[in-house]
Amino acid sequence: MKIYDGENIRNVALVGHGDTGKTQLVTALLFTAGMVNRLGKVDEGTSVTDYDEEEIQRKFSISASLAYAEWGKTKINFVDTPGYNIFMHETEGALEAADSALVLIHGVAGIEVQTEKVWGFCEEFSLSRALVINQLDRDRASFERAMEALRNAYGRAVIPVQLPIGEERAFRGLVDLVRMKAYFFDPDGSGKGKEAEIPAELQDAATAAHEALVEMVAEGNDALMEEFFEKGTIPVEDLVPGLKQAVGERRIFPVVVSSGVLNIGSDTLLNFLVDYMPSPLERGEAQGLDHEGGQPIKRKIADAQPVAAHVFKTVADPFAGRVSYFKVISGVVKNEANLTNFNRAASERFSHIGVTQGKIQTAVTELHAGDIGAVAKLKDTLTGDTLGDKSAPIIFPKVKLAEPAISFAIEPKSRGDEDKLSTAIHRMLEEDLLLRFSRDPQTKEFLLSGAGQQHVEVAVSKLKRRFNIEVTLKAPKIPYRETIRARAEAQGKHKKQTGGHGQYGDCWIKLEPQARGAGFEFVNDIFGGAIPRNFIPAVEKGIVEAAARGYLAGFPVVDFKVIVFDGSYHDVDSSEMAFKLAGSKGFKKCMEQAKPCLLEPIMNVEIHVPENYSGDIMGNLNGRRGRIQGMEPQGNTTVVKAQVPLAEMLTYASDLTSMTQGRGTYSMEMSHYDIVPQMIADKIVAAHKPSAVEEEDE
Ligand SMILES: Nc1nc2c(ncn2[C@@H]2O[C@H](COP(=O)(O)OP(=O)(O)OP(=O)(O)O)[C@@H](O)[C@H]2O)c(=O)[nH]1
Ligand SMILES: [Mg+2]
Repeated sequence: MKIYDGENIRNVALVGHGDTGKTQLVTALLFTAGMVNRLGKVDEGTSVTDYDEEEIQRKFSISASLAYAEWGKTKINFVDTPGYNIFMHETEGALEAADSALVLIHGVAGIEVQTEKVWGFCEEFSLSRALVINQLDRDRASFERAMEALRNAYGRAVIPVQLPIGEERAFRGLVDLVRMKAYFFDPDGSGKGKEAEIPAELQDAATAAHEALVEMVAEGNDALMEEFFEKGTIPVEDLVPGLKQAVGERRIFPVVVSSGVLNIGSDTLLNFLVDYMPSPLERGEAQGLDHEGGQPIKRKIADAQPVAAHVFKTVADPFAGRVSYFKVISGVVKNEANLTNFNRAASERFSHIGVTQGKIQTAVTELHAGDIGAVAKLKDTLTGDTLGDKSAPIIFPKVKLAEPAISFAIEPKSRGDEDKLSTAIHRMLEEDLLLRFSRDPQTKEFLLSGAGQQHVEVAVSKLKRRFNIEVTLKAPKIPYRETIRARAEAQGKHKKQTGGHGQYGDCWIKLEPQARGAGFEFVNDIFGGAIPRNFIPAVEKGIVEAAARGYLAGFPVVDFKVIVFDGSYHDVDSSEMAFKLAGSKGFKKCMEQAKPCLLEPIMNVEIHVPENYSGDIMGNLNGRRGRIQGMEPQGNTTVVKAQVPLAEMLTYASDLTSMTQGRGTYSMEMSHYDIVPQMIADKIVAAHKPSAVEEEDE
């Protein structure tokens, strides 16, 4: 494997709504570049990047995967990402590795829910991007319609650099609007275009589109603007660097066309990525923090800098162990290097570094600044960590993920598997940061939480396939929480002074509600040593533990502030344990007066249905305590947006199917927590009363 310098590397993520054809397109590009010897198909389970059993079976991507094409002097690293809403956290995390993105648009469907989501991610990571109008070979695909939707959504900066030749089944090739050449692709799927003159019937459209492109490129560049006014055009040798600069500055979002199944537009797309997408070095510097005070520091992306590598993904392989994927931000990572993990102050040996082509790893001797690699068997390193030269510490920020939206109780099928289950799940949590594993304090059941039902189901299926553990998934649980609505003040006193060594702890505390999402705050307001300093943390611990166990129905109490303001102690009988118990008692007494209530997760729901169903859908949402936020037509479909409590959405998938004869789709994600209406809360509290729990346990 050749060693590549940063200037000859492109790190390109493919992002887009589910089923737009990202995985198929990556496979087509790899085949065209000669990296694999046949044109694999997602539908036949032979794509390069959907190699996991779960992905092959379900025919969609579940996690981000890596691949690379050696194209001329350049290595293009591809990050194929999932487009399905419940796996979007994978996509967001993996964009850390990319310097640019191809945003795929379905030639028939146009802009979809997750298109907007991934566009937001690209903004968040400041990625240059091109739009790919894909699947143009399909019946009812339309370049013009997709273009119009893109213009409406993202403005004039979206501008074609290619035009399709032929429509639907007759889609044959494209016009390159920069060089004004046509390329025809044989139906053999080689992906190699044959250069030709622009067909006569496309001449006018191509000329107009070329002029529009030239003007747009000139607009943000004074020198080119002058040239344009002088000559009325910009010659291709100036247009190419001009366009590259505009793409780099995210002033232009160029549009290209393709079909991943017929492999049309592949070699032109590979050339396009090399010519116009920024190399990692062109991104200049990376913003990090020093590892102590959290002071911002910058690191130039260059070989002649101390080594820094950022881990953006971890895979738990039952055979190879933990595999960490990293991007080299600066310096050169050599095989067998010893690097320091700055997040954990641990030393790690990078034995057998390699690059990844789907499931296949190839060893390399070194990786330069800007490149992406993988290494197995790091001891302490997890996703988000930064490693590097001991003498030059830096920490790059971790991506902040959403909270899981739904929990399921799981139970191993064979009783002896409980320990095995917990070990295996902990390895899976390293790989999937949105998955959570906990134990219900009341029912003692194991809880597995994730972004949605299918997310948890995939995890359960992985447990079986990879770790040979079978579990049963019980009915979903809503992750309710508790909070308070009023201030309260109480004494918590723990005193046992009969015979032998006594116990004495006494505190006065106040509880105050905090804003939703603000969490827990502890304030020590003791003056004059009413409680000795060293016992204060014990009071806090007692309160935190009692809050975790819940007050009304066993759900964690959140968003409140505690102020300890008085108390008393005993020279001999006071201990940490006694003050912990005092804290816990004080908390419970306060809760009696603090107007406790239940909180429930509220979801942002987006539903796409044929327009004649929209009335039924809205009525149905009202019945689910939904709040309609908007309704807009998109072609023949209506998009309904609403906020609905998760508790009302558990059966929505099948209800929507029967309401719309299977023609409606929806997606949802966590929005916020809100107070449960009293009548409903009463029922939940009754169902979770300790006596009810005991019955369940039997
Ligand atoms: N006709 C046609 N079908 C395509 C094309 N590209 C992909 N498909 C089909 O569309 C479906 C989805 O393709 P994928 O490549 O898995 O789509 P994806 O964007 O990776 O989907 P997610 O991984 O779920 O985000 C498969 O059935 C493909 O065969 C294309 O260019 N033309
Ligand atoms: Mg995919």
